[in-house]
Amino acid sequence: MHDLFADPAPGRRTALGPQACVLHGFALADADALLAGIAAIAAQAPFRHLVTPGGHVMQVAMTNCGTHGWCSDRRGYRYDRIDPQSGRPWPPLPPVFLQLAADAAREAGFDGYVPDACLVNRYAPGTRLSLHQDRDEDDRVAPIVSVSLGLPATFLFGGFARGDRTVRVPLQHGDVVAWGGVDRMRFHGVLPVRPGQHETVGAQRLNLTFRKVR
Ligand code: MD6
Ligand code: FE
Repeated sequence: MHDLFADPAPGRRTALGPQACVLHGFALADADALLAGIAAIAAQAPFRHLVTPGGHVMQVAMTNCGTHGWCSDRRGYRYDRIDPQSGRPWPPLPPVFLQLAADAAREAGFDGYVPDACLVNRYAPGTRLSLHQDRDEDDRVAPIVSVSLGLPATFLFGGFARGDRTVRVPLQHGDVVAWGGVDRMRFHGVLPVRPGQHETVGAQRLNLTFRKVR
């Protein structure tokens, strides 16, 4: 693994592949609106720790908005239109979420992006996300658009096999990563979040990952 340069200025872009990049600070202007949206979503569909098919409790706490929500339990991973905890549909994607995702996707080279799912992840200090591919979506070309809020984290971006070398990508509050097209199926993960306090978000990292599922 090697480090990409430490702290690029907002407005900069770091290429991670032919169709993958970091848009530094792209979500900064919308951060407060996004945080308000997350609070409203969590009031209807609270964060929860899902169980993997293997029986492990996930460290990352999750909820969803959009027509499809990502779920995991002993039966497997899937998307469901209904929140299994409440029995009701997931909250809709707030307009500011849709606009930001479409704007970031366009900036990354993907025009006309209309996600139908947004997984909302909460990382407490010490929480990590092991290397994985996002492979539960029907659309394997449309980008994943990932928005970082709160505590910084190190994103790992790898190849098409789990054992391929990874690059370490430092992510700050307001950074957006987009990967689609030929880079859509790359392995990725998050190193353990270091303890700290973010001035508006507190002692946590929040992440939005937008997807086109159907
Ligand atoms: C991130 N998250 O937190 C990237 N994927 O920066 C993911 O890639 C991700 O948080 C699938 C499920 C949850 C996630
Ligand atoms: Fe992922």
